[in-house]
Amino acid sequence: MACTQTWYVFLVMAESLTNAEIAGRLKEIRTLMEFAGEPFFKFMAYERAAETIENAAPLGDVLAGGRLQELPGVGKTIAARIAELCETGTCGYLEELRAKYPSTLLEVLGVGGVGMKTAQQLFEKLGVASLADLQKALEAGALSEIPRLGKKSIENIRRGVLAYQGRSKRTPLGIAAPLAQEITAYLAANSPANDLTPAGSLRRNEPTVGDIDIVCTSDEPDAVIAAFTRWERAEAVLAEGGTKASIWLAGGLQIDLRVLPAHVYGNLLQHFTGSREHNIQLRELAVRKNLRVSENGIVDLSDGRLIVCRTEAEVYAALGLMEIPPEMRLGVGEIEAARDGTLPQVVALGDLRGDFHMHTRWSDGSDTLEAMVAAAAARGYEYHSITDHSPGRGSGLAPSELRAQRAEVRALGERFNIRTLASAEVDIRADGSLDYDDELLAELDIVVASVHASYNQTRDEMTARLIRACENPYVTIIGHPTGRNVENGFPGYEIDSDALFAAAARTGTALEIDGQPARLDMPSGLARRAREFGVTFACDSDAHGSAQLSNVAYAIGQARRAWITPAEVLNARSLAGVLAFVKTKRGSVPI
Ligand code: DGT
Ligand code: CA
Ligand code: CA
Ligand code: ZN
Repeated sequence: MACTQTWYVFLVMAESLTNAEIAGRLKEIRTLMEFAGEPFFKFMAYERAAETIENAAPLGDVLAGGRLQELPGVGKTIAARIAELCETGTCGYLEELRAKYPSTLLEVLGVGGVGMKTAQQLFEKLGVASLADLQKALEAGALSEIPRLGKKSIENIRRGVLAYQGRSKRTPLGIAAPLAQEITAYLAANSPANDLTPAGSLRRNEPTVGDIDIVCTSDEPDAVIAAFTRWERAEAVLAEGGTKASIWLAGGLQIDLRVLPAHVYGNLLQHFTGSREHNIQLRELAVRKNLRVSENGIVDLSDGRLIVCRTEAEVYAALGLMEIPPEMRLGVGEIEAARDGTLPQVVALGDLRGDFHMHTRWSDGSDTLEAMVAAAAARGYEYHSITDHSPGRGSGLAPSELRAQRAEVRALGERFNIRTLASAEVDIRADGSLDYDDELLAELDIVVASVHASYNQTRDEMTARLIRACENPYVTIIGHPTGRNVENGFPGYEIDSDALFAAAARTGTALEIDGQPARLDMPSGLARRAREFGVTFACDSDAHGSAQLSNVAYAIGQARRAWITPAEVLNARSLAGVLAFVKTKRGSVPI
């Protein structure tokens, strides 16, 4: 068995390891050496070598040139082991260590609250060699047998285990983004950090994030790191170094912080914004220009010159590219478009002149009509529409109530100096008919039609249902068109999306990009596809309280990921443009 495993490893690794993978193995050696009780200077040599290699040219080339030992911190012994790693994917020394200490020990060492000394004692005295072992020992109360491990330390380990288990879960953007704001505000107030910026998937507006990445610049990284690890919401400190650290929050969400000098802020932010695919493609393009890109700058390999960039625009310019908005950095053709000068100018929050979708206490919102109109006006909108629900779901407005609300809405609009369009969010029934009759719909300026029930129809039924809704001349916008839920993982109902896009374009019906963090619907991949059909979009908040009007920023994030331009967004148009869109549809679709 051991033999086959080795062969497997060999065959896979013979494809040649990346620098990051080799550095990872050196770090594993470092950790296991410390665990084995080797002296500090010995295992630290491996850590230094790992750091050197992370920032070095591809090791295959270095090795071929016989220049391995020229790298700082790489002496004779380590060089031999790196060569072995490059050739076989592992090395005798690492395998020796792995034979003594199971790989699951790294789980135990990864638990916040478990230091090296504690892990050694847990292993020697209780035989704890994995996360599962540690959990069992905790449950059995065995940890109190370890000398000098007090109640508080044991409680920290218990929390660390919970955090460790939770960290594989992805966190919705709507939860992560406010936390990122919180930690940046804290660091701005309590540390010498500048240029504090959320990076990674959060900056790209991914609907869920694996962790939060924060980058910043400072002349005193130590002080920034110290403040970060002392944040009162940090449940455990996962890693701490000179320029980087990671913490876990309750529930297991991880925050990574990276601090570099101000002159490389552009390189730093670009690197840690990703995506991985985008960065790989960027590096490939750079290599063809004889340049090497990293968070520390761009190296001109022809003369060794280091190009450092204060801004991301400078990074892209140095590679001959237009600046690419973070949301578009997905490795799906944006680099080619930026090179050819054809990258579209995507819609921005500031382009919006209104919001078509929001609720009040009249249905399932938490604020009064007055508060919602006032809040929409305070955002500087030219127009908006209150869209409480139709009766289908129980909490909706009967026709007489909708008419009564309309009078109040009009008066509030005048008072707050904003055009309140007459509107409602009307259920699309299972057969595709609407929950209000045409006579009532005709009194409204804007109709948002959405599916809120009968999710389990067949693909054909659901497609026909939505197309029928598009064909209703009074329907302006299909709300949250796929029904997906980012929080509970529901992927959306089954539907022939191309058929819906064709129908929406043909009938002049807008499709919504709903900014509620649980929805973010349509998903950006589908929205990008919808563009090819000439679909018009509406970027809405779907706010159920005045504070949620800002959710429209998430809708804009998704629209930018889909390459949508302001001309394609209904609520980026003037009031006259919106009314013309409605009129065109009502005039052209036979009733
Ligand atoms: P996530 O956290 O799973 O939602 O996704 P990201 O994209 O935030 O990934 P994360 O947190 O692992 O890293 C943030 C960005 O930093 C990533 O998009 C690209 C960059 N990055 C991280 N690790 C590496 C690495 O080992 N090599 C390179 N080239 N880039 C990396
Ligand atoms: Ca991340
Ligand atoms: Ca990260
Ligand atoms: Zn709604």
